[in-house]
Amino acid sequence: MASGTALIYDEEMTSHKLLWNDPICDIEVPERLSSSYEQLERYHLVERCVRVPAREASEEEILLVHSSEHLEVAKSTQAMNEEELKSVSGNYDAFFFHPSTYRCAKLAVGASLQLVDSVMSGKVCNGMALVRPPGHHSQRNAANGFCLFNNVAIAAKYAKRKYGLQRILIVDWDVHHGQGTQYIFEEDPSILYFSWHRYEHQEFWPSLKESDYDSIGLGRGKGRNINLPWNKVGMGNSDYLAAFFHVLLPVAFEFDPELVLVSSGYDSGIGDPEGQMDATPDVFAHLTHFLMQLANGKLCVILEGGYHLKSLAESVCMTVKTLLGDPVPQITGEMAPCLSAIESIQNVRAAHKPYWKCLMYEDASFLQNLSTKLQLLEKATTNPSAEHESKITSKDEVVKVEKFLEVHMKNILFPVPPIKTAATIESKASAHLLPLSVRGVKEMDKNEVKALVSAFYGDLVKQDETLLSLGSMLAVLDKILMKQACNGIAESPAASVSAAVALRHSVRFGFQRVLCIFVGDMEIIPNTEDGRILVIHVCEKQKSEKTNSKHYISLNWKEGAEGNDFFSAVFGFILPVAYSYQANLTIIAVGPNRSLGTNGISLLFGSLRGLAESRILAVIENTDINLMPTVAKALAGDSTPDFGVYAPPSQEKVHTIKLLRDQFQQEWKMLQCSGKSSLYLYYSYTYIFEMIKYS
Ligand code: X5A
Ligand code: ZN
Repeated sequence: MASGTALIYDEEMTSHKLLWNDPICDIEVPERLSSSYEQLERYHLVERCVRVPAREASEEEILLVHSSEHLEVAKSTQAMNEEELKSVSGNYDAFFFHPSTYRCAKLAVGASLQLVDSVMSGKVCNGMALVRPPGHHSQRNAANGFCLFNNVAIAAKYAKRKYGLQRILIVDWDVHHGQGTQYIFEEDPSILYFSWHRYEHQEFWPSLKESDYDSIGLGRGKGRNINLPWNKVGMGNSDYLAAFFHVLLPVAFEFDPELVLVSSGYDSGIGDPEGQMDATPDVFAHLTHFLMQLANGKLCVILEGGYHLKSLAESVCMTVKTLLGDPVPQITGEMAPCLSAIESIQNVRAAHKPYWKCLMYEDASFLQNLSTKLQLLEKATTNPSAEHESKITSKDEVVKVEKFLEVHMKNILFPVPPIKTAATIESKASAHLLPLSVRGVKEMDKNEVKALVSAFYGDLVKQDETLLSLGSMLAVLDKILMKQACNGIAESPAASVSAAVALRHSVRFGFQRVLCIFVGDMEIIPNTEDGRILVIHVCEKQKSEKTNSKHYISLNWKEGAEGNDFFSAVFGFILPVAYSYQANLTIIAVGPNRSLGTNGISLLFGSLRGLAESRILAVIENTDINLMPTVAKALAGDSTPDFGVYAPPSQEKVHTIKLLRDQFQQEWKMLQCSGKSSLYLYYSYTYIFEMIKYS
């Protein structure tokens, strides 16, 4: 199994620069590359990566996407003087040539191909290429938006050709629409292209009709082009995460790509003068982490835009740190997508409904109409630029964000615990099954355990065996609480007793919010009334009398026979709830009669590593000891995950998720992805209000 992260950077790509005055192009500076690289060095991330050299792409490789005319024009600029360069540049929308541009662009493509080769050959598991000029606006026959050759598109065609791939996912999280990439793959069903972008109802560059949510691909490529337009600036962490949960991830898992490429622009991050969005660098750790769950971890991240140097550099670092398998920082702040984001998400979901099982079977058409109508009304009655007046172009604003980031990064970055996974493995039968990342810890003294549990679950733990296992579990949990271990595994003769004790212990330790996902039969249901514990109980059929409440939710799910369909519940429900709750610790317990297979369980562990600074305690019923290596591997996170074959969810499953979402979206706001209640209320008020105003 592949491991390791490739990093590709060649200083030569800083030689491409603007030689004359041009207020549109002057943000695409060489320092974008060098300062990002220097920050990677400062965080000691460079030394942890596998260095891969860039190379020049061949003409043949460039011609995989571009016309020979385009190639010849690019080639001819090498020998031009400034005046000539300026004149050719003028033929394109937002592009500048320098005598070294052709050479740099060949290196940018070549670096991307080197990255694909490193990942596809198994030399590394994933990686990032820092390149200039960027690529996603570039088209078959034209440079555009700072891009000469479409690095990512060429990488995708190259991967298809050289490795015979049939399904590649391109995620474009740059704040601009990669219209170049869309045009290139519009009719190609083997490439799923996802792009979110600042749009503002077509006001924002490149102001194209075809950047809207209803451009879904053409011919055989229908359903394989996903545009998520942002109609307001100021989109933040929750909006991006909601877009992943409710649009990209379910569709991507259903697509089941063999390779994932990221058009990785960081102009969607806070402080960027182009994007004017609010997402902090840590959100890119989460986005990266989610994409690492696809394609057995084969992930190539290729730089596109990003024009606030500090924001760009920090976001690049968060991405590389996550690729390396480090724990993911906790997202701070209120977790709720804004109305405009929900509206966009709802529109894309509706547009793609015919093409994806995970989106089918949902009915929101009457709201759809209402929403569209009111959107027009809103457009007509409000000044769209009113809220976005304060352009972050002034030096003051740039400095303000720099200062914010200085403090913010200190707050969110934490030392990686010395132990990755803790377990008490001495004398345990399962010891030889566990991977090397697992470190044994000494169990807690029996009397100490007795004292600890006597106050509450005392009567339940009379048996010596239970007491012993609790001793082990608490020792592991303490390692996590003391930040000596990132996560841990404990086996138990009674998983629900262990989970209940672990929950109590963590709350007593001072944790404000502990999330427990319990899979299988659960004998004891902990008291969740004070909100410090949230239980999601995954079982085939609800056996207990307990009814659902904000902090106790029964998710009735039996994994399909055809393969792993649990992803639709993970993204459609569990993660949105978990992110809304903002747990500081996650306990995942597997009791008897689990209704999920090993693949579903690995996915659960893999995905929940994104929360609570990746602090997870796993409690496994000791009759299920064969699960231990799987769980340990998923917790390690730096090895290639394998979640088996994905099966799209059945109609019944989609319905289960929808019902739960409708039931809980007021409490857990990250569940919101359609008008149902929130938009409806909002619009009825707005509508009535506007009607009064105009009558
Ligand atoms: C790669 C990228 C932006 C071009 C903006 C032109 N291009 N106004 O971010
Ligand atoms: Zn961009």
